[in-house]
Amino acid sequence: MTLLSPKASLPLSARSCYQRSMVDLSALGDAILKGERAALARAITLAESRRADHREQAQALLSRLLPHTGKAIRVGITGVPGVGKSTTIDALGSYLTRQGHKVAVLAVDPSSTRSGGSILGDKTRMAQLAVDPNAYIRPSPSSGTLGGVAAKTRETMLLCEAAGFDVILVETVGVGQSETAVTDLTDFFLVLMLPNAGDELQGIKKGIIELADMLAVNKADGDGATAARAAAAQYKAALHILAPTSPLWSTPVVTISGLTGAGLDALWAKIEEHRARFEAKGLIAEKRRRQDVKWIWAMVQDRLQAKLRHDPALKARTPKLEAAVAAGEMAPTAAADEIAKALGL
Ligand SMILES: Nc1nc2c(ncn2[C@@H]2O[C@H](COP(=O)(O)OP(=O)(O)OP(=O)(O)O)[C@@H](O)[C@H]2O)c(=O)[nH]1
Ligand SMILES: [Mg+2]
Repeated sequence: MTLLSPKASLPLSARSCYQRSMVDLSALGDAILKGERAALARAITLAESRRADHREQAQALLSRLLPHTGKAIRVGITGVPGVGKSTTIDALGSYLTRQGHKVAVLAVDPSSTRSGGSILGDKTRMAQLAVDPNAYIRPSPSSGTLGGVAAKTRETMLLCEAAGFDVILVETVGVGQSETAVTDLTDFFLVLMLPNAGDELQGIKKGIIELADMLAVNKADGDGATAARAAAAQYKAALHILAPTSPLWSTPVVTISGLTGAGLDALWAKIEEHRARFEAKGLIAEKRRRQDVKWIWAMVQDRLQAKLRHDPALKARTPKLEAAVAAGEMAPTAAADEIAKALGL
């Protein structure tokens, strides 16, 4: 049975089930548009589900809500563990809700199973936002590939936009490839740095700078203030020798304190300035369209991986193929052929 294209020939029970589901989806959609948090949470759970029927319903809901999405500023925030991402998001998010914004905080963390959902623990580090009626904190989907997690986070982001959230902050831990996944989701990419610059400059050389739209040296408070300023000067010098990523924008370096909130107003002003400049040239919309194209492939890859992991026949067969190849009894190409065939390729 498909929930999307009803057939008059469906048995009565299936037809009423179809109708019931449509009523639910349309009521759910309306409730989301009204900003009802329970409805939003339910829709996100549907989108994150691995069940095919849930995914179908989530897709139907998303298609319906799509015209109501896209109005938020989408900001990715990264940095090494402990740099202060959650603390800064708590302070920045609260600053923004005080300005009348509605702020959704999402996470892309493919390793969140390791710590049992790091951002959940983070809710304690986002104590202000966690109780703020104009903020919504959602942990990273707890399973799937990085591409899959990012694809689901994108759906969550769209649902939040439909529910009226006009600022989306996506936290990702600055290790591995999750930064790239987050730049494929967001309009602006903020990299938080620690004041002790030595190692961090290495991070800059390793390529994070090509992704960053702004660097913020955090923990610029108390005894750390002087070190943070010195680090910021070093980053500025390092950035100076690199070509800007866009003729419209040279990556600013600011100092902030997530703990005291110092510098967050100036930081947000820069983000708004970036948006105004890029929007005026139609570049935000263009970037989002490119991201949409990538999104297709993230979803396709995730489904292929899911099939590999969950298809009973494949699940039973792949370890045997691996063992045969490892023992030198089978050619890798033959094993790959068999798996591809089972996947219908
Ligand atoms: N002095 C000072 N401490 C800070 C600041 N921001 C964060 N911290 C402290 O640094 C520690 C780590 O902060 P978090 O916000 O959890 O860091 P995170 O980057 O989210 O860490 P992960 O989620 O584990 O990657 C905590 O003990 C914070 O209190 C700041 O601006 N100043
Ligand atoms: Mg954190």
